[in-house]
Amino acid sequence: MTIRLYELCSADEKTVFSPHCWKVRMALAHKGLAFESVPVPFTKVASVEDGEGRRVPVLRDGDRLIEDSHNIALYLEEKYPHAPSLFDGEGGKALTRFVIDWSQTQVHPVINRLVLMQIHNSLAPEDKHYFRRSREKRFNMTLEEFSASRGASATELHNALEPLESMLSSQPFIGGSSPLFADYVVFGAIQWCRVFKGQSLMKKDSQAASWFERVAALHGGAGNKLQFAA
Ligand SMILES: N[C@@H](CCC(=O)N[C@@H](CS)C(=O)NCC(=O)O)C(=O)O
Repeated sequence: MTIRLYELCSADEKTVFSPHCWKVRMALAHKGLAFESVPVPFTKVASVEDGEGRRVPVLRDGDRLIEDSHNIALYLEEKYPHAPSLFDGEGGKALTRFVIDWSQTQVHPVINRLVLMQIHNSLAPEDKHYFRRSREKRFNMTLEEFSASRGASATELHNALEPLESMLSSQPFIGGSSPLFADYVVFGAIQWCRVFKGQSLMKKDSQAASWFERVAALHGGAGNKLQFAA
């Protein structure tokens, strides 16, 4: 039975942009697993597969339904042990948790401010309304105020990625000599930015820029099969 990946989309459903969904796209490609993408707009996310309060990515694999990108990667590792590993053992699983938290707390907030208005503008009318209402409640200010609040810039992104830049001078991937799920965690965040900005915004000629291109080109260029937001 075909694996189905429910992922967040813009008004044009070919534009899939969620960082968490991109992590799973790359993890599936790493495992060599074909999947059917099911694009879901914001207002339909909560009720995916007749659920309540869901968030995407959601993966359907036979009788299993898994939510959360990290849980999905752990599931794929267990279910498909003979395909290339996403974690390289228990130590890798533990270190991945750190990479997820680092990416989420240091990289995501910068990108969020960089792309917030473009996300909004790319959505269908009912999703725009939902996005504005839910985010303004969360940030306790308007979308416009939030994106201007600390003027996110490419420089701020380069600063946030400094640990990655430094590490890549001694190894080609976060996973070491070959990529692991941790690479896709950070790749997903930058891809989110790329979908909206038309480019990764990585510093020209940096280690991080080369790494991003290397990861995008893996598995038959899985990371380059994207549609930019209009
Ligand atoms: N920790 C979760 C985060 C999932 C998440 O935040 N998904 C967002 C899309 S990027 C979502 O479903 N949002 C629905 C909403 O805001 O209503 C993961 O890694 O999968």
